[in-house]
Amino acid sequence: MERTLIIVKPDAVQRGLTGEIIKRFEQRGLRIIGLKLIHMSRELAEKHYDVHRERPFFGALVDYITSAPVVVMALEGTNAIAAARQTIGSTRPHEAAAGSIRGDFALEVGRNLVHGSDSVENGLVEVANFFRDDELLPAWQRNTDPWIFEAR
Ligand code: DAT
Ligand code: MG
Repeated sequence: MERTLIIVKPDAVQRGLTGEIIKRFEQRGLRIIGLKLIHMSRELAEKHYDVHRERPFFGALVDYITSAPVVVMALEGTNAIAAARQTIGSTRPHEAAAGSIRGDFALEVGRNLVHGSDSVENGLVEVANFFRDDELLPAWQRNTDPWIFEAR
């Protein structure tokens, strides 16, 4: 099972899209193993986006993600990274496929509503950056799991 960190960014929370966004990951079949509302510190934001530290938009990115509360979510599932990225859509919302979250609800890269981890390795690291072990329920089973995950 892969793990991905999803962040419902400040613009999405402010626009009342939290439920819509959670719904799309749920209906995809991904299992929620952690969920909370937080106001991200600058320290955590800079750590999360460390790979972008030298980019010209880094300051604006940290300002944006720390500007208001976000909903962070840890999801588990087979192919969770690729599936969640597809559900989210391209980084630049005007290029995102219709039917994706960004393609349906966003126009600009600096207001692109949602984050999803970009690799299996980063999924594990990012979930650990935002959730303590006792905030996660990695072992719980849904009664629907056998209808979503084929036994191998
Ligand atoms: P993604 O969020 O799709 O994983 P990313 O990791 O390349 O995209 O970048 C992280 C965030 O940084 C992205 O969601 C929005 C912002 N960003 C990326 N490229 C940008 C650019 N050229 N101008 C402004 N903001 C940008
Ligand atoms: Mg990224």
